[in-house]
Amino acid sequence: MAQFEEVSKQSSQHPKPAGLVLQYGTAGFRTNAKHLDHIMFRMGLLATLRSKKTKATIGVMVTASHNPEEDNGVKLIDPMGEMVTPAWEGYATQLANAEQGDLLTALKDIIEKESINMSQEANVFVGKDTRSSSASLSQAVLDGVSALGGHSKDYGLVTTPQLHYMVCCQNTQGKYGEATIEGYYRKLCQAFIHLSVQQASNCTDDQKHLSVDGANGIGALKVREMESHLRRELQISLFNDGSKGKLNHQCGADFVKVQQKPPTGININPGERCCSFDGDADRIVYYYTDSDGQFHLLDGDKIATLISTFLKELLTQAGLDLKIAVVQTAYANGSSTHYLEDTMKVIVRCTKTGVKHLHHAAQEFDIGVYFEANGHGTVLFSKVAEEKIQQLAEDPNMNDERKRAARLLQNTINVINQTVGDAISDMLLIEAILAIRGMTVQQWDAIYSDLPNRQLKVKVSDRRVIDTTDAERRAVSPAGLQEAIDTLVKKHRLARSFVRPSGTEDVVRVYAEAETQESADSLAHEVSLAVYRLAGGVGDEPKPLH
Ligand code: G16
Repeated sequence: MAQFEEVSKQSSQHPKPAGLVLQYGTAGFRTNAKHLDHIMFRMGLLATLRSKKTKATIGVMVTASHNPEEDNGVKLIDPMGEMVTPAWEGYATQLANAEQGDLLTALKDIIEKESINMSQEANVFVGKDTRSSSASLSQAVLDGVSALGGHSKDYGLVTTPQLHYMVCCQNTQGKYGEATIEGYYRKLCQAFIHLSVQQASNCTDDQKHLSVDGANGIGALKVREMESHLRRELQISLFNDGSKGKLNHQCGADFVKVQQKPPTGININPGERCCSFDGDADRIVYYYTDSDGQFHLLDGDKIATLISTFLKELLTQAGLDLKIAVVQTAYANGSSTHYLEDTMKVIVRCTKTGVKHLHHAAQEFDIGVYFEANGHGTVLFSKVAEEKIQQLAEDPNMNDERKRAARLLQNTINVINQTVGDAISDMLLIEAILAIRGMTVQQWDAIYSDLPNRQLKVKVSDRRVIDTTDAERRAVSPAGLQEAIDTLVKKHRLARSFVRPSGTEDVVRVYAEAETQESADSLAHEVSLAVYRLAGGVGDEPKPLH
C-alpha cells in the first residue's frame, strides 16, 4: 500500500536509535529531548490510527511539563479531551520500541488488532510548549500524521489543557465551546466575570490582585494573551514570564510544592496571594508568606477542599440532591482527607498517581472534584448534574435563592475546563470562589492544618524493581521494603510513608508525613535509605536533611 511505503520512506528521516527502550509513563513518554525524534514521528502515526479507529479528532501535545528544559515528552489526547485509554498506551509503547526494520510490522499489528479501516479519514490536533526542542519534535509528529495520509492542525504554542479543550470542542461539534484559543478565553473569562462581578461587587482592587509565577513557560505567554478578556476583574502581576529565567528552574508549581518555598524571581509582599503554574500549565499551587516571613503553601488538597466546600454549599442552597466526591492520591495530606471525610462529610476516593486515574474515578459521581496534591486537577459534572442545574436556573417558578445558586453553579461549570487539570481555569475558579465568599488566602489556609510532610527522590539502577499495590500506598517488591517502611513509620507519631517509581523521571519517589517537620524529614530520610539499600540505589547514600 502506498501509505506504508510513505511511512517507510519518512521513518528513515526519524530513525530509532537501536536498543533504546522507552515506556509510556504517568503522562506519556518523557526523557531527554535528544532521544525523542522517532517517538514523536511514531506518535504521529499512532494518533492517526487512533483517529481512524474512533472516527474523531485526536490530540498530540509535545511537552515534558514539570521536567527540566532539556527533557521533552508527548501526551496523547482522546476524543473527549481525556488521556488516551490504557490499551492504546500499550500500543504506544510497542510502536515506540519497535526497531527500525520492524516498524511496519508493529504498525500493521495494531491495525489488525483494532480492525482499523485505513480508508477512514483522520484528524490530529498538535500543540507544543516553549522548550527549544519542541519545534522540531512537533514537526516530527506532523510528519508522522502526513505519512499515513492524516490531516493535521498545528495549534503551535499552547498549554496542554488548551489542546485537550480544543480536541473536546472539535469532537462535540462546538457544544463544549469553540475550538480556538480565542474561544477558550472567551468562554472561561465570561464565566469568571459573571461569577465575580455579579456576586462580589464589593471586592477592592487589592482583593482582585494576584501574583502569578509562570514557571518561565507556556502558561506565562497564555496568561498575557488572556489578560484583556479579564477586564481588570482580576489584576495579575506576572513573574517568571520566560523573558530571562530558565523553564521550571527554581520556579513553577513542582518546585514550590516539593521544596515548600517560594520560587525565585517573584516579589512577595507578606500576606499577598501568589500562585505558580508548572511548565505546561496543567498544575497550580497557591501560597503566601506571613508577617514573620513564614511560607504557607495551599496545594492541590487545599484547592480541592475550597472547591468542594463551595460546590456543596451551592447544592444545598439550590436544593439539589447530587452526589459529590473528592478524588485524591496517596500524596494527599492526611489532614485533608480527615477534614473532607469527617467535617465536610464528602465521599473521598484514593487512586494511583496520574490524572488519568483520578479522572476516571471522578466520572463515577454527579460531581467529581479531583486533585493531586501537586496541584493537578479539575471538576467533572455528569450530564445529569448539568441538566438538573440548567433546569433549575431556567425554572420561572423557582424562588430567588435557589435560582441564584443554580446560576452560580452554571457559571462555575463554564469556568472549569472539564477535560483535564488546567492551571488557568483552576486559577479563575479559585479567584472567583474567594471573591464570592469574601475569603482571604489566610482564611482559606485556616480551613485545616496540613501535617508536616517531605518528598524525596532516590536514584536506583532500575526503578521498575519497585512494585506497589493499594493505590500505591504499599510496596509489594522488592522483598522486605514494605516491612522496613512499616517499622520506620512506627517510630514516629501521626506518621505515614510510601514509595513509588516515578512515571515521568528516572527516580523513586518517597513521601513521608508526621506530627512535626523534623519527624517527617527524618522518616523520609530513613525510608530513602531503605529504598537505596533494598532497591539497588546508585551514587552516594541519601544524606539526612538536617
Ligand atoms: C504528570 C502527571 C501527574 C503526575 C505527575 C508526576 O504531571 O500528569 O498526574 O502527578 O506527572 O508523576 P510521577 O510521580 O509519576 O513522576 P505533569 O504535570 O508533569 O504532566
